[in-house]
Amino acid sequence: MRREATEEDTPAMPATEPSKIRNIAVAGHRGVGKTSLVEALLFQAGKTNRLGTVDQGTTVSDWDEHEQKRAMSLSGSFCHLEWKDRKINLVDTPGDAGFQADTYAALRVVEGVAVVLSGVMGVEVNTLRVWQRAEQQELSRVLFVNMLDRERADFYRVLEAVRQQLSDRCVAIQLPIGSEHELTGIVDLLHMCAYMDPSGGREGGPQPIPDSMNDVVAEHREKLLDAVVETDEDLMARYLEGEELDSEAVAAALKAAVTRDELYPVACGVASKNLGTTALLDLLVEGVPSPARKGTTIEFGDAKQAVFVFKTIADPFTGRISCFRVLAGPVSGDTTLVDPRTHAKERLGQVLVLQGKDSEQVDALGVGDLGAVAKLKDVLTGDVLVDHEVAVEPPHIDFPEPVMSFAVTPKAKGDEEKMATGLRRLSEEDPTLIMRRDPQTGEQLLSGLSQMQVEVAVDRLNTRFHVDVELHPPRVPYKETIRKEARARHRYKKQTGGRGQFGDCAIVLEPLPAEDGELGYEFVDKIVGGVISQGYRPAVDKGIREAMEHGELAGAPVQGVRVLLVDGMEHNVDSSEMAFKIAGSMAFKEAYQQADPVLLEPIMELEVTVPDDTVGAVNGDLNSRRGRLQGMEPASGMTTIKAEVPMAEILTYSQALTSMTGGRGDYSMHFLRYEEVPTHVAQKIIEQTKKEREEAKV
Ligand SMILES: Nc1nc2c(ncn2[C@@H]2O[C@H](COP(=O)(O)OP(=O)(O)OP(=O)(O)O)[C@@H](O)[C@H]2O)c(=O)[nH]1
Ligand SMILES: [Mg+2]
Repeated sequence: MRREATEEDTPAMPATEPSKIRNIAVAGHRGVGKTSLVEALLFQAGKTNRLGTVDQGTTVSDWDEHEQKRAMSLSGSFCHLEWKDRKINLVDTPGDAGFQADTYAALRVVEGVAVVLSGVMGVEVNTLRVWQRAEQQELSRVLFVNMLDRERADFYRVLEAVRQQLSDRCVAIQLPIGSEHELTGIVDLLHMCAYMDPSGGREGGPQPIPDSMNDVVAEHREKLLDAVVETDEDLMARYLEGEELDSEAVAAALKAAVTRDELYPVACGVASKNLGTTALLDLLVEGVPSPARKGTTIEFGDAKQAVFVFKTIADPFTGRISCFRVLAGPVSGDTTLVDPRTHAKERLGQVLVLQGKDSEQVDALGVGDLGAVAKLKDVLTGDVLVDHEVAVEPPHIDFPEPVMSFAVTPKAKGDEEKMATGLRRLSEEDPTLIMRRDPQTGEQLLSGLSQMQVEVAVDRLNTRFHVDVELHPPRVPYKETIRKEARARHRYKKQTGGRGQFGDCAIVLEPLPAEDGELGYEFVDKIVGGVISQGYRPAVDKGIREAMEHGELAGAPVQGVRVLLVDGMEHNVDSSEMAFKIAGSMAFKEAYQQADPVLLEPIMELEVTVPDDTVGAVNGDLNSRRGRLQGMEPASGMTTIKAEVPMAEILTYSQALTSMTGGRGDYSMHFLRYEEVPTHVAQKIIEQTKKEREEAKV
C-alpha cells in the first residue's frame, strides 16, 4: 500500500528545467532484468543504500505484493534519480504480454526508451513489439544487453541480432570484458574507459581498458565513430582530416543522431550485479534528448498550464492517483485545472513525485516532468487537463484489444455489487481489462490480454476490495437463424366461461440478409382489410420477439429474420393483446421449424506471432481447432500467422500456445463475424443444450 506524503517529507524542490530532465521508459521482453536494472540505476545514483532483488521482493519498482509474489512486474512503476545534474525519470514497465497497457501508456509520455534484452535470448516477441511502438512514436532508443554473466550469453551474437532484426543503425557503445561467468567488467567506447564488476556493490570509477581488449575495442570504437560522424558533416570533415575527436564532441553528435532516430547505441552489463550502470547513466544524460529537445506531440492549445494523465492507480488507501506529464507549466499544488472532456474543475491538491511505493510532495513540476496527484474527481486515463477550456483532441493511446474472456461470479451471494465496483476501479487502472455483461448469456464477463492478467485482477479484488470471486470459461454467444422461407398460422383460443381468449395470425418468415455484418430483425405489417385491428398487430410482433430470444435449436437468440404478418382474425369480445402475443409466438415457433433453422457461432480473427521453428506445430494445432489459415508473414526470425478460428475453439488458447512455443509466442484476436456451425459440431451443441434443459426441468 502506498504511503501518503506528509509535511515532514523532504523539503519541496523547485521545478526542474525541461533541458535537465530525461524521461526514460525501461521496456522489453518479459524477465530480461528491467526491474533489476532500474534498481541498480537507483542504487548507483545513490537514491538507495542497498541493491534490492526481484527474487527477494526488495526492489523499489516491483513494490506491489502481487508483483513480489509472482516475481514479475505487473504495472508501470515510477522512479527518479539525479545524475550529473540531470533528473532522470524512469518508468519500469512490465514485459509480460498481459500487462502491456502500462507499457504503451508510458511510451506515450517519454522521449527515450531503454530497450533491455537478455544476453542469452536476444530479440524476443515483446522486444519487437516495444520497438515497433517506439518507432511509430519516434522515440529515441538505447539498448541494454543484460544478463551477460549467464551461461550461453553472448553480447556479439545479440548485437548482430539487433542489427538484423531491429535496425542496422544499432551500434555498440559498450563491450563486455570476458563472458558468461568469467565476465569481469565492461568497456565504455564513448569515454574509452572500463568499469569493473562491483558484484552488487557500488560501481567504482573509470579504469584503464585492459590491454587484452585492445583489438576488439579499436574495431568497435571505429565502428562507433564511423556511425556517429556519418550523421554530422562537420564532425565527418574533422574526422577525415585525422583529428582525434574528444568524447564531448562525439557525445554531442551522438545525442543529435539519437534524437533524430538515426542511431541506437547498444550498451551492456549485468543488472543484478550493478555492472554497467555508470556508463548507462552517462549515456542517458549525454546521448538521450530532454523534453526541451524532443518533447511530445500531445496537444494543449494555448493553455498556460496543461497536464496529460497517462495512468490511474486505484489505491484503496489513498484513493485514485492520477499520473501525469506536464505539457505546459510549471504546475504547482493548489491549482485548479479543467478537464475539457467533462468540463469539470479539478483541483490539484498536492503535486507528488513517485518513487516506487513512496510519494514525495513537491512545490511545482516543470514542463516535461512526470508527477502524480491524488483524489481528482472524474479524471480518466487519457485526459488532458488545462488551465482554461481549450478545444484539445486528447491523445489516443492505442491499447491492445482483449483476447480472452472469463465469466466471473462472487463466491458469496450478495457480493455482486462489491465485485462490480472493484472491477470498475481495476479497469480504470488497466484499460485493457474490460468488464461487461454479456446481454445474451447474462454472464458478467472479464476480458483481458492474458489469463494471468485476469487472475491478477481476481487476486486484487480479494486483497484490495475484499471480494472473493470465481472464474469460469465464458459461454460462447451462439445465435440462430433461418435458411429458407416458411409460413404458419396459429389460432389461440380459450373459451372457459366468462370472457375467453382469441387471437389468430398467419405469418411468413424470410431470411433477412446481414447488414454491415449485423444480423437483424424486421416485422412487416401486411394486413389488408383490417382482419386484425391496428391495436393488436404490435402484440404479434412482441410475441415473436419474445420467442426469438431463445431459439428452438440451442436456446440461442434468433436473428436474421424478416416476419411478414399476412393474415389473421379477431373476435370482437374475446380478443386481447395477450391472446395475439401468444398467437404470434406460437406461429413463429411453428414456422421456425419449417424454415431450416441453423446455429451460428462467432468467428475470431487471430494473429499469432511465434518463433519460426514452431510455425508447423502452431499451424497444425490451429487446423485441429477448425482454424482457416489466411496468411503468414515471416519477419526477423518470428512469423506472424493470420487465421480465422471459431471462438468456441480458442477460449483456452493461451495455455496451448505457451506450451507449443515455450512461452515465446504471442497472440491477439478480435471478433470478425458470425458463421454457420458445421453440422457435426452443431449436433453436439444442440444435444448438449437439450440435456441441460432436461436436467434443469428435473
Ligand atoms: N544472472 C543474471 N540475472 C539477472 C540479471 N538481471 C536480472 N536477473 C534476474 O532475472 C530475473 C528477472 O529479473 P527482473 O528484473 O524481474 O526482470 P524484468 O525484465 O523486470 O521482468 P518483468 O518485469 O516481469 O518483465 C530475476 O530473477 C533477476 O534476479 C543479470 O544481469 N544477470
Ligand atoms: Mg520488471
